[in-house]
Amino acid sequence: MADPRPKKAKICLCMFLCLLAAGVIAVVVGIRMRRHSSQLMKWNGTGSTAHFQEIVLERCYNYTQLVQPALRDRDCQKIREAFRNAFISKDPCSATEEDYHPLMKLVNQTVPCDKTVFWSKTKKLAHQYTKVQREMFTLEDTLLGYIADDLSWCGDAGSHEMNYQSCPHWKKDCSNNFVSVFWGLLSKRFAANACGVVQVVLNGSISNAFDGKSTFGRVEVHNLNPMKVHTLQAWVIHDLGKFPSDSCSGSSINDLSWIMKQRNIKFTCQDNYSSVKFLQCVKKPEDSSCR
Ligand code: DN4
Repeated sequence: MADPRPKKAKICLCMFLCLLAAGVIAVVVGIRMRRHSSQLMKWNGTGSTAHFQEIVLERCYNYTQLVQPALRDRDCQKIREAFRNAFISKDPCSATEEDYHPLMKLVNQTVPCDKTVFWSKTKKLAHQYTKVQREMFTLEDTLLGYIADDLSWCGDAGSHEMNYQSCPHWKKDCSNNFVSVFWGLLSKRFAANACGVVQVVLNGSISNAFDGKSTFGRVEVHNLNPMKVHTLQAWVIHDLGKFPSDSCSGSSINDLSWIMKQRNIKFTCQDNYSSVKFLQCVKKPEDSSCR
Protein backbone atom coordinates (compact mmCIF):
# COMPACT_ATOMS: atom_id res chain seq x y z
CA MET A 1 0.00 0.00 0.00
CA ALA A 2 1.37 3.46 -1.02
CA ASP A 3 2.19 5.93 1.74
CA PRO A 4 -0.53 8.80 1.60
CA ARG A 5 1.82 11.31 3.22
CA PRO A 6 3.60 12.62 0.06
CA LYS A 7 0.18 13.31 -1.52
CA LYS A 8 -0.94 15.24 1.58
CA ALA A 9 2.33 17.15 1.60
CA LYS A 10 1.83 18.04 -2.08
CA ILE A 11 -1.68 19.40 -1.38
CA CYS A 12 -0.35 21.47 1.54
CA LEU A 13 2.49 22.81 -0.63
CA CYS A 14 0.00 23.72 -3.39
CA MET A 15 -2.28 25.57 -0.96
CA PHE A 16 0.69 27.39 0.53
CA LEU A 17 1.89 28.47 -2.94
CA CYS A 18 -1.64 29.62 -3.92
CA LEU A 19 -1.97 31.68 -0.74
CA LEU A 20 1.48 33.15 -1.28
CA ALA A 21 0.63 34.08 -4.90
CA ALA A 22 -2.68 35.67 -3.80
CA GLY A 23 -0.83 37.64 -1.10
CA VAL A 24 1.80 38.88 -3.57
CA ILE A 25 -0.90 39.94 -6.07
CA ALA A 26 -2.85 41.78 -3.33
CA VAL A 27 0.31 43.63 -2.20
CA VAL A 28 1.24 44.61 -5.78
CA VAL A 29 -2.33 45.83 -6.56
CA GLY A 30 -2.44 47.72 -3.24
CA ILE A 31 0.89 49.44 -3.91
CA ARG A 32 -0.16 50.35 -7.47
CA MET A 33 -3.50 51.78 -6.24
CA ARG A 34 -1.79 53.77 -3.51
CA ARG A 35 0.79 55.08 -5.92
CA HIS A 36 -2.00 55.97 -8.37
CA SER A 37 -4.13 57.88 -5.84
CA SER A 38 -1.10 59.68 -4.41
CA GLN A 39 -0.25 60.81 -7.96
CA LEU A 40 -3.54 62.75 -8.21
CA MET A 41 -3.14 66.46 -7.58
CA LYS A 42 -3.97 67.82 -4.13
CA TRP A 43 -6.34 70.81 -4.01
CA ASN A 44 -8.00 72.95 -1.36
CA GLY A 45 -11.63 72.14 -2.20
CA THR A 46 -13.86 69.18 -1.36
CA GLY A 47 -13.14 66.06 -3.40
CA SER A 48 -15.63 64.50 -5.82
CA THR A 49 -18.81 63.31 -4.15
CA ALA A 50 -18.70 59.56 -3.44
CA HIS A 51 -20.88 57.58 -5.90
CA PHE A 52 -21.06 60.66 -8.18
CA GLN A 53 -22.01 58.62 -11.26
CA GLU A 54 -24.75 56.68 -9.49
CA ILE A 55 -26.19 59.86 -7.95
CA VAL A 56 -26.26 61.59 -11.35
CA LEU A 57 -28.10 58.66 -12.90
CA GLU A 58 -30.55 58.28 -10.01
CA ARG A 59 -31.37 62.00 -9.89
CA CYS A 60 -31.80 62.07 -13.66
CA TYR A 61 -34.32 59.21 -13.58
CA ASN A 62 -36.10 60.69 -10.58
CA TYR A 63 -36.46 64.07 -12.31
CA THR A 64 -37.43 62.85 -15.77
CA GLN A 65 -39.83 60.15 -14.60
CA LEU A 66 -41.38 61.70 -11.48
CA VAL A 67 -40.63 65.42 -11.04
CA GLN A 68 -41.08 66.60 -14.67
CA PRO A 69 -42.49 63.66 -16.67
CA ALA A 70 -42.66 65.98 -19.70
CA LEU A 71 -38.90 65.25 -19.99
CA ARG A 72 -39.30 61.47 -19.77
CA ASP A 73 -37.75 60.94 -23.21
CA ARG A 74 -34.35 62.29 -22.07
CA ASP A 75 -31.64 59.61 -22.12
CA CYS A 76 -30.19 59.50 -18.59
CA GLN A 77 -27.40 57.06 -19.51
CA LYS A 78 -26.22 59.47 -22.22
CA ILE A 79 -26.55 62.43 -19.83
CA ARG A 80 -24.40 60.63 -17.24
CA GLU A 81 -21.81 59.76 -19.88
CA ALA A 82 -21.70 63.30 -21.33
CA PHE A 83 -21.36 64.75 -17.82
CA ARG A 84 -18.42 62.44 -17.05
CA ASN A 85 -16.76 63.02 -20.43
CA ALA A 86 -16.88 66.79 -19.85
CA PHE A 87 -14.21 66.62 -17.12
CA ILE A 88 -12.63 63.17 -16.93
CA SER A 89 -8.91 62.89 -17.84
CA LYS A 90 -8.68 66.69 -18.05
CA ASP A 91 -6.69 69.26 -16.08
CA PRO A 92 -9.25 70.32 -13.41
CA CYS A 93 -8.12 73.96 -13.67
CA SER A 94 -8.60 74.28 -17.45
CA ALA A 95 -12.36 73.90 -17.79
CA THR A 96 -14.10 75.70 -20.65
CA GLU A 97 -17.77 76.13 -21.50
CA GLU A 98 -17.14 74.03 -24.64
CA ASP A 99 -16.37 71.02 -22.42
CA TYR A 100 -20.03 71.06 -21.39
CA HIS A 101 -21.59 71.68 -24.81
CA PRO A 102 -22.34 67.97 -25.55
CA LEU A 103 -24.09 67.75 -22.15
CA MET A 104 -26.05 70.97 -22.71
CA LYS A 105 -27.16 69.71 -26.13
CA LEU A 106 -28.74 66.64 -24.54
CA VAL A 107 -30.76 68.72 -22.08
CA ASN A 108 -32.56 71.68 -23.55
CA GLN A 109 -35.35 72.63 -21.18
CA THR A 110 -37.59 75.67 -21.31
CA VAL A 111 -38.96 77.34 -18.20
CA PRO A 112 -42.39 78.94 -18.78
CA CYS A 113 -42.58 82.76 -18.78
CA ASP A 114 -43.12 84.42 -15.36
CA LYS A 115 -41.83 81.31 -13.54
CA THR A 116 -38.09 81.98 -13.13
CA VAL A 117 -36.75 82.59 -9.61
CA PHE A 118 -33.15 83.67 -8.97
CA TRP A 119 -31.55 83.82 -5.54
CA SER A 120 -28.38 85.05 -3.89
CA LYS A 121 -27.37 84.00 -0.34
CA THR A 122 -30.91 82.66 0.11
CA LYS A 123 -30.68 79.20 -1.46
CA LYS A 124 -32.72 77.32 1.17
CA LEU A 125 -35.50 79.89 1.31
CA ALA A 126 -35.75 80.21 -2.47
CA HIS A 127 -36.04 76.42 -2.75
CA GLN A 128 -38.79 76.35 -0.13
CA TYR A 129 -40.56 79.11 -2.05
CA THR A 130 -40.54 77.23 -5.38
CA LYS A 131 -41.61 74.05 -3.60
CA VAL A 132 -44.85 75.67 -2.46
CA GLN A 133 -45.35 78.01 -5.44
CA ARG A 134 -46.40 75.50 -8.06
CA GLU A 135 -44.55 75.56 -11.37
CA MET A 136 -41.91 78.07 -10.25
CA PHE A 137 -38.29 77.22 -11.06
CA THR A 138 -34.97 78.05 -9.47
CA LEU A 139 -31.98 76.81 -11.46
CA GLU A 140 -31.91 73.74 -9.21
CA ASP A 141 -35.50 72.95 -10.22
CA THR A 142 -34.31 72.41 -13.81
CA LEU A 143 -32.92 69.02 -14.83
CA LEU A 144 -29.18 69.84 -14.88
CA GLY A 145 -29.38 72.04 -11.77
CA TYR A 146 -31.31 69.29 -9.99
CA ILE A 147 -28.74 66.64 -10.99
CA ALA A 148 -25.69 68.68 -9.91
CA ASP A 149 -27.07 70.42 -6.80
CA ASP A 150 -24.56 70.19 -3.91
CA LEU A 151 -22.30 67.74 -5.77
CA SER A 152 -18.57 68.12 -6.30
CA TRP A 153 -16.60 66.63 -9.20
CA CYS A 154 -13.18 66.69 -10.82
CA GLY A 155 -10.73 64.41 -12.56
CA ASP A 156 -7.05 64.62 -13.35
CA ALA A 157 -5.13 65.05 -16.59
CA GLY A 158 -3.16 61.85 -16.12
CA SER A 159 -5.96 59.56 -15.02
CA HIS A 160 -9.29 58.03 -16.02
CA GLU A 161 -10.43 58.24 -12.39
CA MET A 162 -12.33 60.96 -10.53
CA ASN A 163 -10.42 62.64 -7.72
CA TYR A 164 -12.31 61.79 -4.54
CA GLN A 165 -9.62 63.28 -2.28
CA SER A 166 -9.79 66.94 -3.34
CA CYS A 167 -10.90 69.28 -6.15
CA PRO A 168 -9.83 72.87 -6.92
CA HIS A 169 -11.43 75.54 -4.73
CA TRP A 170 -12.74 78.47 -6.80
CA LYS A 171 -11.04 81.13 -4.63
CA LYS A 172 -7.93 79.28 -3.36
CA ASP A 173 -6.94 77.30 -6.49
CA CYS A 174 -8.54 78.41 -9.76
CA SER A 175 -11.80 79.95 -10.99
CA ASN A 176 -11.85 77.93 -14.22
CA ASN A 177 -12.49 74.66 -12.41
CA PHE A 178 -15.17 72.30 -13.74
CA VAL A 179 -17.75 72.99 -11.02
CA SER A 180 -17.59 76.80 -11.30
CA VAL A 181 -17.60 76.76 -15.10
CA PHE A 182 -20.60 74.41 -15.04
CA TRP A 183 -22.63 76.69 -12.70
CA GLY A 184 -21.52 79.80 -14.59
CA LEU A 185 -22.68 78.35 -17.89
CA LEU A 186 -25.92 76.99 -16.45
CA SER A 187 -26.70 80.33 -14.76
CA LYS A 188 -26.01 82.21 -17.99
CA ARG A 189 -28.36 79.97 -20.00
CA PHE A 190 -31.01 80.04 -17.26
CA ALA A 191 -31.04 83.85 -17.28
CA ALA A 192 -30.84 84.19 -21.07
CA ASN A 193 -33.87 81.90 -21.48
CA ALA A 194 -36.02 83.69 -18.86
CA CYS A 195 -39.07 85.64 -20.01
CA GLY A 196 -41.91 87.79 -18.67
CA VAL A 197 -41.70 88.76 -14.99
CA VAL A 198 -38.73 87.23 -13.18
CA GLN A 199 -38.10 87.19 -9.44
CA VAL A 200 -35.06 87.20 -7.19
CA VAL A 201 -34.94 86.35 -3.48
CA LEU A 202 -32.23 88.42 -1.76
CA ASN A 203 -30.84 88.35 1.77
CA GLY A 204 -31.55 91.53 3.80
CA SER A 205 -29.61 90.22 6.79
CA ILE A 206 -26.20 90.75 5.18
CA SER A 207 -24.65 94.11 4.34
CA ASN A 208 -25.06 93.82 0.53
CA ALA A 209 -28.35 92.17 -0.37
CA PHE A 210 -27.27 92.70 -3.96
CA ASP A 211 -23.65 91.71 -4.58
CA GLY A 212 -22.26 92.55 -8.01
CA LYS A 213 -19.59 89.83 -7.61
CA SER A 214 -22.06 87.01 -6.92
CA THR A 215 -23.25 84.72 -9.73
CA PHE A 216 -26.58 86.54 -9.68
CA GLY A 217 -24.90 89.97 -9.91
CA ARG A 218 -22.07 88.99 -12.26
CA VAL A 219 -23.80 86.55 -14.61
CA GLU A 220 -27.58 86.36 -14.34
CA VAL A 221 -28.45 90.07 -14.19
CA HIS A 222 -26.38 90.76 -17.32
CA ASN A 223 -27.78 87.85 -19.30
CA LEU A 224 -31.46 88.72 -18.90
CA ASN A 225 -32.77 89.56 -22.34
CA PRO A 226 -34.65 92.92 -22.29
CA MET A 227 -36.57 91.79 -25.38
CA LYS A 228 -38.05 88.93 -23.34
CA VAL A 229 -37.94 90.01 -19.68
CA HIS A 230 -40.02 93.07 -18.84
CA THR A 231 -39.78 93.15 -15.03
CA LEU A 232 -37.39 91.99 -12.33
CA GLN A 233 -39.11 91.72 -8.95
CA ALA A 234 -36.75 91.62 -5.97
CA TRP A 235 -37.83 90.26 -2.60
CA VAL A 236 -35.44 91.36 0.16
CA ILE A 237 -35.96 89.03 3.09
CA HIS A 238 -34.70 89.51 6.65
CA ASP A 239 -33.87 86.44 8.73
CA LEU A 240 -36.24 86.10 11.68
CA GLY A 241 -34.62 87.24 14.91
CA LYS A 242 -31.72 88.98 13.13
CA PHE A 243 -31.12 92.68 12.77
CA PRO A 244 -31.96 93.86 9.21
CA SER A 245 -28.72 94.94 7.49
CA ASP A 246 -30.04 95.90 4.07
CA SER A 247 -33.41 96.66 2.50
CA CYS A 248 -35.07 97.88 -0.69
CA SER A 249 -34.03 101.43 0.22
CA GLY A 250 -30.35 100.48 0.74
CA SER A 251 -27.51 101.35 -1.62
CA SER A 252 -26.93 97.82 -2.95
CA ILE A 253 -30.53 97.56 -4.18
CA ASN A 254 -30.14 101.03 -5.61
CA ASP A 255 -27.20 99.67 -7.66
CA LEU A 256 -29.36 96.80 -8.92
CA SER A 257 -32.16 99.20 -9.78
CA TRP A 258 -29.68 101.35 -11.74
CA ILE A 259 -28.34 98.34 -13.70
CA MET A 260 -31.90 97.33 -14.59
CA LYS A 261 -32.68 100.85 -15.74
CA GLN A 262 -29.62 100.78 -18.02
CA ARG A 263 -30.73 97.41 -19.34
CA ASN A 264 -34.26 98.67 -20.03
CA ILE A 265 -35.92 96.21 -17.67
CA LYS A 266 -38.50 97.45 -15.14
CA PHE A 267 -37.44 96.90 -11.53
CA THR A 268 -39.56 96.56 -8.38
CA CYS A 269 -38.49 95.70 -4.85
CA GLN A 270 -40.36 94.65 -1.71
CA ASP A 271 -39.05 93.94 1.79
CA ASN A 272 -40.24 90.75 3.47
CA TYR A 273 -42.67 89.73 0.73
CA SER A 274 -45.54 87.95 2.53
CA SER A 275 -45.41 84.68 0.54
CA VAL A 276 -41.75 84.19 1.50
CA LYS A 277 -42.16 85.57 5.02
CA PHE A 278 -44.96 83.05 5.55
CA LEU A 279 -42.47 80.20 4.90
CA GLN A 280 -40.13 81.59 7.58
CA CYS A 281 -43.02 81.87 10.03
CA VAL A 282 -44.11 78.26 9.42
CA LYS A 283 -40.65 77.24 10.64
CA LYS A 284 -40.54 79.71 13.55
CA PRO A 285 -44.13 80.67 14.48
CA GLU A 286 -43.05 81.96 17.91
CA ASP A 287 -41.10 84.87 16.38
CA SER A 288 -42.68 88.20 17.36
CA SER A 289 -42.85 89.39 13.73
CA CYS A 290 -45.02 86.37 12.86
CA ARG A 291 -47.83 87.29 15.25
P1 DN4 B 1 -24.40 82.78 -3.42
O1 DN4 B 1 -25.32 82.37 -2.34
O2 DN4 B 1 -23.42 83.87 -3.13
O3 DN4 B 1 -23.51 81.55 -3.98
C1 DN4 B 1 -24.09 80.34 -4.42
C2 DN4 B 1 -22.98 79.36 -4.71
O4 DN4 B 1 -22.17 79.84 -5.80
C3 DN4 B 1 -22.04 79.16 -3.55
O5 DN4 B 1 -21.66 77.80 -3.50
C4 DN4 B 1 -20.85 80.04 -3.88
O6 DN4 B 1 -19.65 79.54 -3.33
C5 DN4 B 1 -20.81 79.95 -5.39
N1 DN4 B 1 -20.25 81.15 -6.01
C6 DN4 B 1 -20.57 82.44 -5.77
N2 DN4 B 1 -19.87 83.28 -6.55
C7 DN4 B 1 -19.04 82.47 -7.29
C8 DN4 B 1 -18.05 82.70 -8.27
N3 DN4 B 1 -17.73 83.94 -8.67
N4 DN4 B 1 -17.40 81.65 -8.81
C9 DN4 B 1 -17.68 80.40 -8.41
N5 DN4 B 1 -18.62 80.11 -7.49
C10 DN4 B 1 -19.28 81.12 -6.94
O7 DN4 B 1 -25.31 83.21 -4.64
P2 DN4 B 1 -24.89 83.61 -6.11
O8 DN4 B 1 -25.64 84.83 -6.47
O9 DN4 B 1 -23.41 83.64 -6.26
O10 DN4 B 1 -25.45 82.36 -6.96
C11 DN4 B 1 -26.81 82.04 -6.94
C12 DN4 B 1 -27.44 82.27 -8.31
O11 DN4 B 1 -26.66 81.66 -9.32
C13 DN4 B 1 -28.82 81.62 -8.37
O12 DN4 B 1 -29.75 82.52 -8.92
C14 DN4 B 1 -28.62 80.37 -9.21
O13 DN4 B 1 -29.48 80.42 -10.34
C15 DN4 B 1 -27.16 80.38 -9.68
N6 DN4 B 1 -26.21 79.38 -9.06
C16 DN4 B 1 -26.56 78.31 -8.34
C17 DN4 B 1 -25.61 77.50 -7.76
C18 DN4 B 1 -25.94 76.32 -6.89
O14 DN4 B 1 -27.10 75.89 -6.90
C19 DN4 B 1 -24.29 77.76 -7.93
C20 DN4 B 1 -23.93 78.86 -8.66
C21 DN4 B 1 -24.91 79.68 -9.20
P3 DN4 B 1 -19.19 79.99 -1.84
O15 DN4 B 1 -19.27 81.50 -1.79
O16 DN4 B 1 -20.17 79.33 -0.91
O17 DN4 B 1 -17.81 79.45 -1.75
O18 DN4 B 1 -25.03 75.79 -6.20
